[in-house]
Amino acid sequence: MTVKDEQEETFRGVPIKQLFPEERLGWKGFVEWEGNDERKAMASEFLKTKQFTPIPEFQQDPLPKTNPILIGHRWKEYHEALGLKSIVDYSWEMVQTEKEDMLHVLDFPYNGETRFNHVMEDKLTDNKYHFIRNHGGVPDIDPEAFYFDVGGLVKNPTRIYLSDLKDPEQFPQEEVTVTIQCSGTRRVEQIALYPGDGDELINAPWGEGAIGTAVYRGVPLKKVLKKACGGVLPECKHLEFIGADTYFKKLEVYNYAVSVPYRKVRQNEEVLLAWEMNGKPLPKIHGGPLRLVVTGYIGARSCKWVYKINALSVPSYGPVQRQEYLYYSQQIGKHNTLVSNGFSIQQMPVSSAIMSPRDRDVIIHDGSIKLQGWSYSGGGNWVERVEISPDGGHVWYACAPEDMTEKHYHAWRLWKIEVPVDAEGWLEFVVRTWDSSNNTEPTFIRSAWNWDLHVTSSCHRIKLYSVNRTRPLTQLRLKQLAERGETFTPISKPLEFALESRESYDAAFAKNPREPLN
Ligand SMILES: Nc1nc2c(c(=O)[nH]1)N[C@H]1C(S)=C(S)[C@@H](COP(=O)(O)O)O[C@H]1N2
Ligand SMILES: [Mo]
Repeated sequence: MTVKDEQEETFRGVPIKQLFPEERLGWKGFVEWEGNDERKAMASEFLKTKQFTPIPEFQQDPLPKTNPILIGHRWKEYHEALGLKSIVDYSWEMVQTEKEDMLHVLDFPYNGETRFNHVMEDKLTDNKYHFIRNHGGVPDIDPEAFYFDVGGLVKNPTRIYLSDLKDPEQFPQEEVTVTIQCSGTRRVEQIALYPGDGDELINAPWGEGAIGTAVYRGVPLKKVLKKACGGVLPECKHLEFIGADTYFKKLEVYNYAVSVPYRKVRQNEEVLLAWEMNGKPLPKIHGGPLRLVVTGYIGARSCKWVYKINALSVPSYGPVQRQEYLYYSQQIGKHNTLVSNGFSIQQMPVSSAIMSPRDRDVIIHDGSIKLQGWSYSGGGNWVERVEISPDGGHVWYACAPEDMTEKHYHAWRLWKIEVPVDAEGWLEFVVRTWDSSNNTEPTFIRSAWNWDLHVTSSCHRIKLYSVNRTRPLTQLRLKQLAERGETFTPISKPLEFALESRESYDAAFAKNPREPLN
């Protein structure tokens, strides 16, 4: 599609901008779709008259080695078609100013993975390195003009301005240390073995860095419902959160919408309306001016730019809640993966990753190898034990408690360990975590593969090539290579010199002949 001047573009004689207006003052990049069924229908009809760039194959073919890795032309074009090109440009501008040093997994909607060294820097992830998962553009909302509406099955539907929410005289505040993990974390391992859903949604090809931890400050939603709305009606079972970003699915148009059960909200600090991240104003790219922070649940429920909250008797009918983030049984094929076959992923299970060394590294060591990584469990469980196996999962060494960051109800623990390693050559290292409910991780990817490519919680496995310097022959080789000015790696490079002389070869076989003597 070539994008014409937005001013000119019309549908049924009406300029696009008039049909799909950014109508609130100080709310750039926000079109209210939810509750505007006519507007939604019109947008969908209009989109169906257009042609869009096909989604590239990104599972069967190797990923490009570029940064950004994937572009998302199609999603840019959807926004541009509806007169929202400025939001596409603004999103990338935000990346340039707030998220420069990331693995840009997808240009638009922007998805950025934390680089592995930054994941391990500190228990709290620096805001500029915290991963980002977007399904649409980043709205540019002036905090002064910001408010949200609470409605549905509450006693008194209310509009609340950010300045009132932040007033401690009106609402009590909490600070909570929370790990947000995208349920797509480590998805690349599932894709590498068995590709899955890639029909419509760009499945951000996440590695181990779609997870981060911060201290969020805000007001418990429970308190807002009680103090500002007089409580919920008895029929209320779920709270729906609607974000100001525009979301597309199969050429239908929405605002991002998800929900959590009311019984979760009742846990006070477990569902927070937050405006502060690590002591700083919540960055716009992380949902500023205001987002939900839902502890122990998949990241998807922590709705950013929340402008509307509805008390409902059933879960939100938003496609993100009902049609995505599902867990299917393995042997239902693509052609039969009905949405009703999947169950909704809410609480995160226990999971972990080895962050260093990296898979396929060559490690020259003196009889032990140092490893580092993260372990996390959702649902209010905390990490109790982290174990490393140097032999594919038979022998396990536990991390010492002093080598793990402190326990939190709703956050990960970073860990390090030094594992004795005698063997040389390729070894498979595995991490396995146990949480406070004695949950642990499935053994292999295949033990828990899911068509939707969510929740890669199986034990993380990496291959390392061990070179043990405490062995005399190894020491000699390293010395010989150094004297010749040659490097040990790559291990596949042929050696320029013979390892054994004719004399030592003959001496060995004099002691242990090649063939029987009679
Ligand atoms: N409005 C809105 N909220 C959203 C999303 C989104 O696309 N739009 N993405 C969700 C997903 S899938 C995740 S994993 C988290 C990521 O939060 P972060 O970008 O602050 O790391 O935000 C969630 N909240
Ligand atoms: Mo996510």
